Amino acid sequence: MRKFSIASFSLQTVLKRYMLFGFILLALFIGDSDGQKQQLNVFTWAGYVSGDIREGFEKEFGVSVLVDTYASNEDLLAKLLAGATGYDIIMPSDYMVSILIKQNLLAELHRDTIPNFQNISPLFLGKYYDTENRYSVPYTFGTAGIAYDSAVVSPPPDSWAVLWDKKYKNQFSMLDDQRETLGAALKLLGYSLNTTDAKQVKAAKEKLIAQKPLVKQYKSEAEELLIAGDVVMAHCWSGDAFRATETRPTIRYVIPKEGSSQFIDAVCIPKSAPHKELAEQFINYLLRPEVNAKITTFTKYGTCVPTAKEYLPEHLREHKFIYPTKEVLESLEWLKDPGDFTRHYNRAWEEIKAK
Ligand code: N2P
Repeated sequence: MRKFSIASFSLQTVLKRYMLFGFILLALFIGDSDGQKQQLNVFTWAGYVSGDIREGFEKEFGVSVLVDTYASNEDLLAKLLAGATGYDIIMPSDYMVSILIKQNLLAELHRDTIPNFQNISPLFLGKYYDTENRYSVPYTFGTAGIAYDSAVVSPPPDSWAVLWDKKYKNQFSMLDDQRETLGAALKLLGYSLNTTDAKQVKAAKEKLIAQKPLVKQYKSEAEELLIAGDVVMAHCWSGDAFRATETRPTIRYVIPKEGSSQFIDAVCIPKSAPHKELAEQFINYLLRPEVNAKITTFTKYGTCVPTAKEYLPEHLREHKFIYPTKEVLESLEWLKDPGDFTRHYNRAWEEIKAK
């Protein structure tokens, strides 16, 4: 009897130990090494990652997703160069992808973890900024132009010159983005967005300094200003203008006749990312047609996954905000990395902002 009870006691102890060991293993399996849920840190543009995309990934993968935003590619670059190491996912535009590759700041993507890569249209692959897509997959595409409230702004503008019209003093905003905003002035003057002629950059700078007393605000999140009615016109990106029309149906969007910029924003993983594999799983998730459709539904920028269109509401499939006419497309340029000449753009922008 006594013997038996000793035996059963030790059996209980052993079982308890096993259970404890099991719990520890489970905790390690579920969480990071510090016992926390894994957290995917996304650094992106405002209005780019919707709540339903975030929550869908959180639920399915048992992780949390944190989103932080930046206003320009140069802000993103500055953060990374300053040694920010917490980000797992970033969304630089085309030309910035090439700069980040050159700076050795991006991790190579493992295609094995991203089988949905095959869903991307070849139209958006193999571009100049990452010719084999070793570091990037496309997220969305769009243009820069002018959004205006047709109930107030008349006649409808067709030129960048309207942003120098004194009639609209304090009633419009410009992008807080050096390449885009200097780009608008360069285009108005008849130059390329990618000029490497210091005299042309200087002329664009002077144009923007002359414009400054008329500008209400430099802001990349122009949608907010348009919706609030803080401005009646904004230099902005197509999706932001499109989104503003949902609250203010009188908003229109025009790509000025002098031409403008077009972009592909990409998804990349910084070399310093703490959760690279999870980041690749996130990229793979974004490339599912039904998830990718949610990107367009939310951001109002174009999808790079043709099968996503089946999940899009009719009006978003071929909308003119997303798909400019052939003639307009021909007037657009891609921003490119001007190499060492970048310092001229940097200095011009600093001088404009300091005025
Ligand atoms: C979205 C901003 C679009 C990014 N609010 C332009 N590259």
